[in-house]
Amino acid sequence: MLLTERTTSQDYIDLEQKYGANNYHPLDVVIHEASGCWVTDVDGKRYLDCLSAYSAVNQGHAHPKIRQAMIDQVERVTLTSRAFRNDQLGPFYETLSTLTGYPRILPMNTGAEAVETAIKLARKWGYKVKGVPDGQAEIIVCDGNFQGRTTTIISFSPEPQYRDGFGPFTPGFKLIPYGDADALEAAITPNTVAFMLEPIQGEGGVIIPPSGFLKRAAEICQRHRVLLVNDEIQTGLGRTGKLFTQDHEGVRADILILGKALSGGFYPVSAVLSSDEIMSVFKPGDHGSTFGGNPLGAAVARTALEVLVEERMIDNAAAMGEYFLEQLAEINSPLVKEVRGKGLLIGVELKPEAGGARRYCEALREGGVLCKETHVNIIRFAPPLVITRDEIDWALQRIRPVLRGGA
Ligand code: IF1
Repeated sequence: MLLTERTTSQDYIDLEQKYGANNYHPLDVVIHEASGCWVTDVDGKRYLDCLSAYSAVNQGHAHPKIRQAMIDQVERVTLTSRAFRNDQLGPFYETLSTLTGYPRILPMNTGAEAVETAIKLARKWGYKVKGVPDGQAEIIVCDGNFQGRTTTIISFSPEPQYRDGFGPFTPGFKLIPYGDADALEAAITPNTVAFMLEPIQGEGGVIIPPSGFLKRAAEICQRHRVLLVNDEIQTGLGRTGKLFTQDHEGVRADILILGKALSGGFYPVSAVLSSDEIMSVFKPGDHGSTFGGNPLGAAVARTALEVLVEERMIDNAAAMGEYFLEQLAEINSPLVKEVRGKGLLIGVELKPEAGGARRYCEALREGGVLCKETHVNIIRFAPPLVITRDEIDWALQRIRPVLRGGA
């Protein structure tokens, strides 16, 4: 098809339908360009983005400094492989380690790859350091988890659709109820090498564990010499109003997993952060990937971290999140069961009689607000961390009538 300025949204949708695998059910908004919190579709209509590509564009779309860093690096070299070294990886490591206080970093690309890396790291530490018999390592995970789509990761998913047709599954995982510290302690055996969780469950429906759970889990893990593995791919890098969600309870996981906004949405960059002792179980050749640690991703990610801090996006997420949450709660709609969240990770749970969140997301799209439903009845609001109070008010003017029954 010849793509011209007369090409309509439907033309693009038809192309996707004609050639694409049917593995998503997206809203029919065809985005042409984006900046900050705003995206523009092929028909020139503007929308306020309240999903942030699932928290991958915390810094706002097309952040000019990250874009410039990408352009500058593209002019030099984009990929060397780890068979050689490059002049961007070390500076990226230094920026990430200095910011987070974690001394050792293993760079990967997607979040799922980083989760897989963390699983391999915890298992190998279990065998080589803790002395768990080979092949017997157990990792405790939580009901309601979503940590990626690889065969091993869906092996511990509680979601039938994420598992259906994809067996056989990887053994060695135990599910406990999310937020239940007693269940965690009861599930630990001498072969337990790690407890892995999301500090707030994003896809699970913005599920916040009881206050103090993470701190208690850390204490239990320490007492039983079990590694605490914290997946902050969605909740990290300012999303909940602190650098990491674990910071709200003063917890430092033994292994921290990052992704998404680590690159500001410009390029897949993920990373596993840990201590010298734990990371030292990996020897040259044990693990890696073609693009992991590439100079383009490293240059982009270093700048994405710099602007997050320099432009005080984390404090803004705390302040704007408090305001957004309070205003949403005040809507007081008969359709709403609960409004919950931390920082700018907010979930509005509708009552079953509301008929599901999708239709409200469709109505919000009509009004110019882009958000996504999760687990049937929950609307997730997660705008970029650069959002202003005026932009939140603009969104609220459109959200109020919809939540009051306008879908
Ligand atoms: C999809 C969900 C969000 C994640 C956490 C690891 C990963 C993710 C906490 C894997 C990825 C993405 C995947 C994307 C939609 C989105 C999502 F709805 F699927 F669950 F954000 F909530 N840990 N989440 O949230 O990272 O490999 O994707 O880079 O698969 O549809 P990834």
